[in-house]
Amino acid sequence: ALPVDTIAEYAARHPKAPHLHFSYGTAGFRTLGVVLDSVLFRVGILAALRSKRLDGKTIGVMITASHNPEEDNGVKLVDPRGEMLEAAWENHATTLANASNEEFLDVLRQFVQTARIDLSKPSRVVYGRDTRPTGEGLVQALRDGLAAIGAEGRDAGITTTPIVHYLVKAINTKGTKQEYGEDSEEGYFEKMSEAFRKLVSGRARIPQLIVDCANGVGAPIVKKMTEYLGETLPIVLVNTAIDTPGALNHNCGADFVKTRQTLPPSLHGMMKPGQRACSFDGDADRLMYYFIDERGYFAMLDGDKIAALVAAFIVDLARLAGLADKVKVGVVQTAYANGASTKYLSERLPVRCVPTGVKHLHHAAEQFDIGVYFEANGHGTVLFSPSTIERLETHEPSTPAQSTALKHLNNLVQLINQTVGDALSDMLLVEVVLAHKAYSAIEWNSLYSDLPNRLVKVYVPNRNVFKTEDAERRLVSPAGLQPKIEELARRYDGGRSFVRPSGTEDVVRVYSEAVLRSQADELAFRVAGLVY
Ligand code: 16G
Ligand code: ZN
Repeated sequence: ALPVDTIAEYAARHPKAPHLHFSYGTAGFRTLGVVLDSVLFRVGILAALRSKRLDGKTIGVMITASHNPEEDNGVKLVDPRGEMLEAAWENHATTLANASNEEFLDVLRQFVQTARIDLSKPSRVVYGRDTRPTGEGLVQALRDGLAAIGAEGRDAGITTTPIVHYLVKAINTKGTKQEYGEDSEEGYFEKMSEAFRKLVSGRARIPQLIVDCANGVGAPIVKKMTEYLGETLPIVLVNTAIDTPGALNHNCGADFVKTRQTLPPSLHGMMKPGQRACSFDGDADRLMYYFIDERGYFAMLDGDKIAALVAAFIVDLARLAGLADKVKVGVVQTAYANGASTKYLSERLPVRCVPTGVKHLHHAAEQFDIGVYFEANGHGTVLFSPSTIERLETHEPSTPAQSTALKHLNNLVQLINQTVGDALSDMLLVEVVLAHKAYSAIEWNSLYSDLPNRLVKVYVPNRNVFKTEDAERRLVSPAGLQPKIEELARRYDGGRSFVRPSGTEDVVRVYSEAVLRSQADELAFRVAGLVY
């Protein structure tokens, strides 16, 4: 039975404020850090119950608000294979978080019954947090939730979101044939750095890379990684002020670069023409590359450019390994992918478009033998299906060239964090491809030229009236709006525009692209005018 007295005792220390409503969305619970205490306590209990429901498998909890301002915080759960929480439980999380203090025990009891949770099972939870000042108190609330129900907790400390995902998968595969890696931060660094060293050995010296850590948890984590990488990858860290109040994600980081399409001011004067730099976001699961060209212009290498670079490389390797018709490589994008990237990729391999949000991309990528997925915002990874991993391990190459390509593919399986987008793993992956292709940032950028594009936020009275189909590329409601958008888009050379309600903010987003900058801007504002 539920230890109701103990739970009640602990719950009294983490009361929910009556006027607050919480919702587990695409990014978990996310709001001002100071109002999340009761949520973390209840999430502790929920994570333990999820573990019991899954026969004592370890569940992950990450406390972060990613690229949001420093005063925000949030929490999301990680399922046993390192993936995001199953959708049905997102609703359970919302229900539990919103129960009043008086109802809480009843709602909990009810839930245990309907979800058929065997309370006698063990429960294990591994948790981490980013560098936000509210994190420490929220971890304490989470621990109280775990203690209240007698769960076994493991503290991963201040770490990145992708490391928590890695740990969950490593813990749950320990001792099995599919062992993912040593279940520790050192295990993560060792696995990745070893694969990286093998992949770049014998290549030309890699030129210096500047890494903007967004004044977040990427700073200590990349720093540790540089100790494992040694000379193989010369890195200069910037924006590492994790203890400076207000610095997190402020005028820096992957989201700043993507949305402003400009250099973080702190990098001005640092970069030589053509030198590569990249930005992480606040929890190190997004990555943006960029450089300053000879004329002094800023050029951005976003998630689409990373997908193009990486997918073409993997297709080549599969062909060189003699596996062209045995291993099907595909790419998954969203409607935000630049039209030029979709064109470039479609000419080389199958490309699928899915609705925004990591879970949709991840799921679609699992349908390929090797699925490359990236959101334009820099979140993405590469998934190798279990049968492909086995094939790569057992395939008998017939020439030395095939053998080399196969070895590279097997090392990529080790290098890439396949649980979720991981800025550090993705950065090493990009560096490997650049080293193999002997590409500079300029050559990488010239794979294709981005169509100028524009993203506009529109505040509307009710964003719920906006409903989409065809992977968010078309509006079905409000009725009559879609033909008008198309009619406008047709007037511009290369014009494309779509409208979708945000999943994270109370706004509608308008995206447009066209061959000319001025036309992309004009199209966006005219479509915004239709929406408003
Ligand atoms: C969330 C998603 C991200 C998506 C963004 C879109 C996850 C873990 N994160 O941050 O993938 O790009 O939402 O936000 O799924 P929007 O709906 O406000 O445009
Ligand atoms: Zn993030």
